Amino acid sequence: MTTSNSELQSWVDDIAKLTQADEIHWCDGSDAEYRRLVQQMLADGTLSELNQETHPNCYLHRSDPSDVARVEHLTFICTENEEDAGPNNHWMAPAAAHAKIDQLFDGCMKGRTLYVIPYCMGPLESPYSRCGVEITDSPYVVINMKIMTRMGTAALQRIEKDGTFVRGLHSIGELDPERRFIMHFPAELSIKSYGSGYGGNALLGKKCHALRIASYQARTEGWLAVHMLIVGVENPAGETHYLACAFPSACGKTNLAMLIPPESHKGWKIWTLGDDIAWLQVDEDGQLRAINPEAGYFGVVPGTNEKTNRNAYEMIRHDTIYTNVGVTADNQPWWEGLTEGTPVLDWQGRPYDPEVSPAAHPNSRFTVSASQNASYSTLADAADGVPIAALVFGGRRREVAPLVYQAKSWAHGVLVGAGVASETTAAAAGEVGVVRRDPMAMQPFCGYNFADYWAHWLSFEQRSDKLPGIFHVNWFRQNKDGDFLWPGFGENLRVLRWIIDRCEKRVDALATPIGMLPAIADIDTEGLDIDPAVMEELLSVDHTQWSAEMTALAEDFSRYGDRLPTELSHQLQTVIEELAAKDAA
Ligand code: SAT
Ligand code: MN
Repeated sequence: MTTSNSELQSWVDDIAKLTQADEIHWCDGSDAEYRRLVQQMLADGTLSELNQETHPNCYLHRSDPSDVARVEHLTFICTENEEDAGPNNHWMAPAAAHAKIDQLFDGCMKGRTLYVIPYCMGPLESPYSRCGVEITDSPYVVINMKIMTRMGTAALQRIEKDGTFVRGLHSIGELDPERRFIMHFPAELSIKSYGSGYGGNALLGKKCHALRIASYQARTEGWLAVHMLIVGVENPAGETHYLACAFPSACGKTNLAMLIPPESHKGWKIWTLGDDIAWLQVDEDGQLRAINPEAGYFGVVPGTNEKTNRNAYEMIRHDTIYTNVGVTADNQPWWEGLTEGTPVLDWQGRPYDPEVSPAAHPNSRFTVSASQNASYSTLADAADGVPIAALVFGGRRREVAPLVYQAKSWAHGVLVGAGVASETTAAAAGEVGVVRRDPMAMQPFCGYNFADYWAHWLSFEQRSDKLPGIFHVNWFRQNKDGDFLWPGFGENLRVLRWIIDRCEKRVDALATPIGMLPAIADIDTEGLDIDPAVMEELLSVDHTQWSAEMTALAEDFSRYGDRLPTELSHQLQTVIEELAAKDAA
């Protein structure tokens, strides 16, 4: 196959020459192609079959044990000026980065097939979608991209029509951590990734394109790429409100996207549009709209069970690629948090020994088509996306942040987003319970200087006077004994309802220095065994703690020097002054 887009054709020719690939395969994205690649990988051991009776069309991939996660220290934003990448990124000059990585690509596909993957991020017919082409030598990447994106002939046709695409060059190389780099060239709309086969490093449509490159592209084109799930909340009257929500990892993002309404909420429905990334645009009427650029989920497996996330649990029982889970004696996938079955082999294929390793790697993943989710919204395929009623930020905080509050204005909401922080959990390496700043949950994903990203967010006030409300939630508040105060999971719907009531101006709120807080009676706790005193604690704000939080935030902001938007400093200063005035009164 070839293409009528001469730029794409000559790029593929050049890369084939550089990498000395044996063969070139243009992916058509068909099911037959997927099945052929699966057969080939079963034959060479890249995949193994799971129990086809219990888990039809499910396969297991065991990655190199040194290649199981994103590698932020090897991930670079390559802009001409270092300041444009900002203190939030690792930076390398474009020329130096190209030279360094091209040397690794030189001859790296000898004896291998070069796959050309044309893909579209977002619905094929949507004006909000953007396309890319990934070149890779990994068939595992091809089958994952088939699930995660709209990939193949239709995407190629759109590229030929649009004339533009993001270029992503990937090779697993030798899977040597010493020869591994993930380089981004925002001004060239290109990505080069070498030496890793892991999701975020290798499925270039995801974090590399849909967040890092797209965030940059979005600034020049006047839209926003954000690390947010998109969820629809339908009330018993049949009205649906759409929310886009950003959380740092280990805050239950996937669970919220697929929330199961509790028994007490008959007639309520949740519709999932996305679990990870949203692209936001203001339409001609000033309405903020969202699309999910992805078509599948690349989710964390451990902890998934009928209780925590029934939808996810059920959707991964068929047609799913598992990466780095354990297996049972009868070859079913197994992971920590599963309530049935016993593992016999761990994620590295060794006899399971809990003293040596968990059965599933803590970052083991499922790759599955979004349409397999029982709460899948067909509007995920709508060309004009969905109207967004509210933007929600959140973090995991034992104390400080109340269960929910609303920003006073759009500009204050940008401050709330920029102030997102979360406590580390056992799921990630390092100390547990430490507060990490993760502005807008974008810390590893913003393709340029955060100060400029916040300025871009602030600029939306000039684009529309109908912007949605911005909120902050914290499901993880604890009492002095370390017990969680809020039940979480499906009950979080009660908090989403307050958010929607605010958007619909159906309920008042208390104006405080930190933002608008709910009156206790306005959060429906009917059928919940929760003491009013506990609700009071959940919604309380300790001014001393909040002042300390603002000081920590100011400290973080100081890294951005005079690039920090004055409006953001002004918002921060206002909170500090209002807290002081309240305390003096
Ligand atoms: O590797 S991904 O970026 O796709 C998933 C994650 O680590 O958040
Ligand atoms: Mn993510």
